[in-house]
Amino acid sequence: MQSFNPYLDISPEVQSALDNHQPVVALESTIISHGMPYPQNLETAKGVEAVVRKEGAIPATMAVIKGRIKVGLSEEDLLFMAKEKGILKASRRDMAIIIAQKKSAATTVAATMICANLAGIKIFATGGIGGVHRKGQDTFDISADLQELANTPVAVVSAGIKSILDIPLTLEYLETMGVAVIGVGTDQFPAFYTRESGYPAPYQLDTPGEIAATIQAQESLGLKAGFLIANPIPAEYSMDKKIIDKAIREALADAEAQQITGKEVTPFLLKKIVELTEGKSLFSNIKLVENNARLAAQIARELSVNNHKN
Ligand code: PSU
Ligand code: MN
Repeated sequence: MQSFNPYLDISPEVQSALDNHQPVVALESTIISHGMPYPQNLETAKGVEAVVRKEGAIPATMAVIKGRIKVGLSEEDLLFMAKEKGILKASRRDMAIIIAQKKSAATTVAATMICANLAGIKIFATGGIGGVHRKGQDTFDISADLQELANTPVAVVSAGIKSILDIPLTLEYLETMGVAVIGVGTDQFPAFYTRESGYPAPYQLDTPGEIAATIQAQESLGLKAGFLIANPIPAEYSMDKKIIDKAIREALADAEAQQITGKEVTPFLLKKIVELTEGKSLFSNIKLVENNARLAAQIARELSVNNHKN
């Protein structure tokens, strides 16, 4: 049980599930406010919660609303996050400022991990995480998501990372930081829109039970790190590599021409890619998030069964 935190509002449904050791899956909100256009973002947020429920777990979507950390959003909260203009983007460094100023922000993977850990939730589903950007060795543009995985014991299910990032540098960085990257049913690290990136996944596990056992071993060892659980997009929804690579090249060139920097880089690239692929990438994106939510719920169930045994 986590200690009381004065800024945390856990919804009654999530609190009751946590109290009873029932399966709970954390979900992020940057994907809603900054990763997809309205209204597809709202439909996706609701659809993903429905997938988690269908698998027998309780969804806990996270956001900061008027200075309160919300764990489990109401319909009204989801609409606010999907539609409201001026919602900020909160990663680790932004949290205290946004809370003290009573502002509203979508939480990135890093911030969602922080909130999940405060609430006592161990598993989290998203689409893609941040990573080392291309030319990161010169710009130092490395997402705080990677440091969070090193320091916060929450397992993140993603479809790998987009090749807007430097995939091999991201994998090296995670190895250095002590984060295990696990390919699910594959020995290849997936590249979000496609099932393979051309780089191997350091580990392969095939079942939710094996993944839950690994999370529990990590906890027992007292190693306070997360995991990157890399779940490839289902083949029927994966994209043509040539089409997506072209869109990514153009988006990167645009970002460079417009001198986009800092926290704006990732949202800028995501928006450009959706525009350049005329929505094709958005469809794949929605499907892979649902697929990740399903796996995360199955892992949460295994964790909860094992918890009841102890
Ligand atoms: N990658 C995606 N979709 C997303 C994000 C990344 O394919 O929505 C979001 C996630 O919330 C992630 C954040 O945590 O962008 C990373 O931002 P940055 O690179 O600024 O750390
Ligand atoms: Mn960055």
